[in-house]
Amino acid sequence: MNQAVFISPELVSADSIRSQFSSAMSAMYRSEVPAYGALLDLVSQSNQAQLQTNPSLKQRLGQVENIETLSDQRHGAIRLGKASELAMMRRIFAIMGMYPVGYYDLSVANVPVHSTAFRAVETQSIRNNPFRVFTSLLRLELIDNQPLRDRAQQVLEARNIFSEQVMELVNIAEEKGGLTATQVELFIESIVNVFRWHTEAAISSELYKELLAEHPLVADVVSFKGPHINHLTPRTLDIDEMQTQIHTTGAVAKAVIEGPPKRDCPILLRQTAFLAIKEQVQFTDADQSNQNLAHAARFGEIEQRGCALTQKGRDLYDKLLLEARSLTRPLHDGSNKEQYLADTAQVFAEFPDDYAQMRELGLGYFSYSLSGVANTDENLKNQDIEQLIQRGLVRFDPITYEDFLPVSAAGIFQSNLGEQGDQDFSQNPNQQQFEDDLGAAVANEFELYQQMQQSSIDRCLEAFNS
Ligand code: OOG
Ligand code: NI
Repeated sequence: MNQAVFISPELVSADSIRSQFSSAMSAMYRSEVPAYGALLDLVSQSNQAQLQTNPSLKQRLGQVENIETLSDQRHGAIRLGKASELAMMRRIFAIMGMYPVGYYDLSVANVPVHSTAFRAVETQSIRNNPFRVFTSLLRLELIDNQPLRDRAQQVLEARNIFSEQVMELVNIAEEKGGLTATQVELFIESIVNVFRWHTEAAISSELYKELLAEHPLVADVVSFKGPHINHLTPRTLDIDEMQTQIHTTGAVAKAVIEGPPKRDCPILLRQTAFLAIKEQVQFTDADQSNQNLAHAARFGEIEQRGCALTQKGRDLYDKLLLEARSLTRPLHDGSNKEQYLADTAQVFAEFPDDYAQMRELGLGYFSYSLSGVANTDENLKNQDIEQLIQRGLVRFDPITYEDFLPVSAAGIFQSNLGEQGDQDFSQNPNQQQFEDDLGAAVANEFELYQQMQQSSIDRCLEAFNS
C-alpha cells in the first residue's frame, strides 16, 4: 500500500503536503464558519492548561504523539455523490499520504451512505500529522422513490467536481512520484476549492424540497456543485469540560457526547459537535419567490481520542454500547440525557479502567519503549517483553485510536440532519461495492494497530539483543 518509493529531493513529502492541506482547510473553514475558529481557540487553550497541570499525561502522550501539534485539527468529513468522485478522491488523498482504512455502513442508522477514513497508516506518518478525512459515498440505491432517485442521479451524473488543474496535478504526481513545492501550492489551492461552500445550488428549490423530504442527506449531497467539507474537528484532552463551554462560541452544542462514557483511561473516540449553521442558498428557479430556503450542513466538532482496542476489546465495547442503548437511546433534544449518562456509566463499569489491566486482558493495543537507556547486559539477552516490563526496563503506552465508530458517526450525522424522512433502511453493508467504486480495498484497522504494536516490541527486543 504505502511502499517506500524513491523520492527525488525536489519533491515535497506526502506528510508535508497533508499538513499544508490541513492548515489550508482550517483557514478556509475558519473564515467561512466563524464559530469554528472560536472552537479551535477554546480547545487549544484548554489543552495547554491540561498539559501544564498534568505532567504525567504530558509524558504519556509524548511517548506516542507530537505534543506540539496536539491542538491542530484532526479530521474533517465529506460526502460524495458518485463512484467516480470516490475513485478520484482516493488518488488525491494518496498524494497526501492518506489511504482508505475501514468500512462503515451507516444504513444501520438510517443514513443512506457508506464510508471509509482516509488517513496516514504508519507510526511516523501519523505522528507527523494525523489529519484524516471521513469520506462517505451516497447510496441512491437505498432510496425507494424511483422517479426521484433517477432525477437525483441525473443531477449527479452531470456534475464534475474536479477542475482541470486538479486532474493535471494528480496525473503529474502519479507519474513523477510526487509534487514540487510550486506544484504543491497549486494542488492545495485547487483541492481546497473542491471543498468550499457553494451558495449557488445546482438544482431548483422544488427538487431540493422533494429531496429533503425523502432524506436530508440526499438533499445535502445532490443539491450542490461540490462536496463542501461539512465539519472539521480539533482534538481535546477534556471533552466533558469542552461540552460545557461550546456555547461560548455562540453556537449550540449537540445534546450528548458520542462514544464511551468518561473514564480515567480513555478508549477509542468520544465526540461532540455544535449544530449546523443555517445558510441561505440560491436555487436555479427562474421564479425567485422560493429563494428563502436555508440549508443546514456545516458544523464544528471536537474529539477526544483514547486507546485503540483489539478485536476482543472492541467486541466488549460494542456489547456494552448495545446494552446501554437498549436501556436509553439518547434523544436529540437532550430530554433524556441524565438517564442516558447514568445508564452508560453503569453498563460501562464492566470495562476495566486501567491500562495495565487492559493490556493483561488483551483489550487494547500498546506501544512499547525503553524506560531508560538500552542496557546491553548479557543477562538481559533473550528476555521476552514481559520480563523486560517486570524489570522496569520497558514501558508501555496506549496506542491512540485513529479511526471512527459507526454508531457515533451516525449520531453526528443525525444531530445535524434533523428529521430523517419516512424511510427506514435495514442494515445493508456492501463493502464489495464500495471497494469496487473506490478502486481499491480498504485496510483493516486491527491489522494496522497490531503491526504498530509488534514493531514497537521488536525495537525494544533489538535494543537488548544487539
Ligand atoms: C460524517 C460524520 C462522521 C465522525 O466524526 O464520526 C464523522 C458526516 O457527517 O458526514 O465525521
Ligand atoms: Ni467528525
